[in-house]
Amino acid sequence: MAKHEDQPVPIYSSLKPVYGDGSQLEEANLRFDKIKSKFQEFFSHPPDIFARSPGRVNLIGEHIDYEGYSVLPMAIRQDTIVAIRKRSEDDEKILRIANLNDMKYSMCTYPADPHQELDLKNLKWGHYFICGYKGYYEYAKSKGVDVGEPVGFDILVDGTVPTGSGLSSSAAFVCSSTIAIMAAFGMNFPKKEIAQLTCECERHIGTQSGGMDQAISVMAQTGFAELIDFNPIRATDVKLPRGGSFVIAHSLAESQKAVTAATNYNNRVVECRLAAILLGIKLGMDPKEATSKVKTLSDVEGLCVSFAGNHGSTDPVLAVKEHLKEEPYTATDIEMITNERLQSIFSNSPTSLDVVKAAQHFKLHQRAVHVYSEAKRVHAFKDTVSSNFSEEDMLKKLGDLMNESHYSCSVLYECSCPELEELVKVARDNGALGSRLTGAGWGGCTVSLVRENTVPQFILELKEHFYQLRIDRGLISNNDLGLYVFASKPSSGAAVFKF
Ligand code: NG1
Repeated sequence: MAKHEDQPVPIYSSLKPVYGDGSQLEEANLRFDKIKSKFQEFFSHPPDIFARSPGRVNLIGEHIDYEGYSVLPMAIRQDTIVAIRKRSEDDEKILRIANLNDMKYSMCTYPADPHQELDLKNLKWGHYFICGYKGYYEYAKSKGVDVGEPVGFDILVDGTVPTGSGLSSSAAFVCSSTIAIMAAFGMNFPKKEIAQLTCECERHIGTQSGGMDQAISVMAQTGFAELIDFNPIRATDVKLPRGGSFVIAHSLAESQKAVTAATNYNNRVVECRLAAILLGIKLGMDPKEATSKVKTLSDVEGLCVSFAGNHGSTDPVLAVKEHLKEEPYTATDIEMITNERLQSIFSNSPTSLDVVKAAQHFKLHQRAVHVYSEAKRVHAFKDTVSSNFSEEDMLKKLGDLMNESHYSCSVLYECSCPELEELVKVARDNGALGSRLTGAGWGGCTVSLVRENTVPQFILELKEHFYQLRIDRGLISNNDLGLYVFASKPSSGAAVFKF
């Protein structure tokens, strides 16, 4: 049988294979009925096809996917559904994108031209659909598919992944959009190629996405977390220990990833590239070669490991400690080593140039130590899960790795925030074996490993010690608490429904 990354996205004629049975299926039936009737109301026709793609929680491996290192996420049940219908030949060639929640997201209209530039100064929610739309055309063209003249589409979106929460609402939206367009054209491609293309096309919105979110959203399997490798993309099923449960909790600080890209997410991508270039040069590369060829820390890992080898170790961190100073680098410090202006190194990446313009200094030592040590923790996590430790020892070890990961994100990578720190502490003080921020950080959610039989009590403790104050202040309502804190089991990946 083909590996699951080589298989196409499944096409189902019923909701059961994705939503199971029982109350989840009932809920899904109601949701699809609502989507159908709203579609009819907006566009006076029923949709032809539906595509869905889930959000995810990353268990370990933060901010290392864009450096080429493996990560270990699982899909959650919250997802984005895109209902779509091709407009007829005589209709105007436009994309009308509506949302089930039309109070919050009003209808957006775009031209059907797949080459249109997205106006990033005027971010609209519909832009995420256009990322998928452009991505489909770019990919189909590269595969020699005759895409013909653009046609119009009517689209209705419904998302249940909380936005700005580190649970990948954006990837769920971009992946379901791409798959909906693909299905509307009667096309299907191997999941690993869809994962790659959706990762690339999310860059149209201005973030230099790493690929984890799209990969897990497209390739997840019910009941498993996945070890995702990159270059090439590959997914390996990881069975989690039965006695443990992962509880996701929102810090209620919203991380505005696209808006803060130049100082947060993209800044770290740039810092990692600069750290990698400097390491390459210090370890013997010609500066010109380093600035043109070295893109990620994984590109120079071999050099760092050989350096470590000469000192009786295998740890690339040793090279970082020796060759990158702990004090922040100024642009001039770096340019003295590279013999090239930063503007020139990043000249073909406008989003990186924005970073260079906004940055006062660059913390290369800390970022590189985080990336190399986090990459190791991912494999330690996977090895622990497949070891023959007793369940208790296994859970403890996994919890420790999660705590170490959080420390590294918080102190070395500086992608935490006060609300996340408070929530992690409350979780650990109330029985979590491990607790960490998940996703990009700077707000969003934590994930905590908790003994299965203590989950309800744990959630009550989080409510009492973290949420109650916020409920009293009117930040959230008591009735909505279930949206912000819940236990999650590994759910299934993207699918198409044709009824
Ligand atoms: P979220 O949490 O969805 O913003 C982002 C990146 C990931 C990964 C994590 C940090 C996108 C779409 N996703 O996730 O690729 O780098 O941060 O581990 O940019």
